[in-house]
Amino acid sequence: MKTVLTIAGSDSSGGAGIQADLKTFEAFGVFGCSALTVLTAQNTKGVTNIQEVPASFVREQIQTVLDDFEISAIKIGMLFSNEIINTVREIIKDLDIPIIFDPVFISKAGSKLLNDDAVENLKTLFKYSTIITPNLYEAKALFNYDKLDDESIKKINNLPCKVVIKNDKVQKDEKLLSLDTLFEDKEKKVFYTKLIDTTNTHGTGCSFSSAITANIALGKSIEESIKISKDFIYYAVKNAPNIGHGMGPIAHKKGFECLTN
Ligand code: PXL
Repeated sequence: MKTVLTIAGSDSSGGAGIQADLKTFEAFGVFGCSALTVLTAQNTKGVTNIQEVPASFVREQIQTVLDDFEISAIKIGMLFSNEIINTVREIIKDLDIPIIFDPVFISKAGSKLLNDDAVENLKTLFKYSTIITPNLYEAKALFNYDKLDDESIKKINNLPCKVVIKNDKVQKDEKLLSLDTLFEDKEKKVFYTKLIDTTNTHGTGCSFSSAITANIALGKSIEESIKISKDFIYYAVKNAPNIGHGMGPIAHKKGFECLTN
């Protein structure tokens, strides 16, 4: 069985973070290991508190898993502090394993998931990443652009990793679409599904990145992994259990038809 590792934070509401990653891995039939970076006290309405895991213990969790399992892909999510970013960098720089890095800043409910002084430091992980998966807001902040014009595309194409920017919205033939854009080998490819009008979107970002991780572990190309993951999220939102009083979680189930593009 293919085995993957997620290095991320815990979401006590079970919809995002490590919990979303493990549910997604299970849906795709890969075995998920986890190294926790922070614990969040959280529900669908927001994060009330964050408890950091000591960096040395983050290192020990990762190292212990790597010592035992053959890991086919690693997903990196919420890192929170410079200390944890530095620790994770020290480990991944010597690995030859595909890395899917979700540079998490802010949750859908608006809670801060990264210290202000750590944003620049996130960029030091790019050269060890196969692909990074920022949402539109994170991409604009990381690459300092307002509109995706020639200049910003050039900046993104010059990064040492592939990039998929998620969570854009476009109007096409009077319909609203959810759009993700992949930058791979100086080419730009777009993926879209219908946009569902709902607040049940908690954890979509984490789950999208972990679905890509699972599919890369299963031997799919980046492009194919993104296409499958986008469909997975569409159905996960459509079949959301509709629980909680804020932004509800999604349903991490496989068994969907492919409809992207
Ligand atoms: O979706 C980003 C994210 C990542 N990690 C944790 C989270 C969230 C959003 O809520 O709670 C632990």
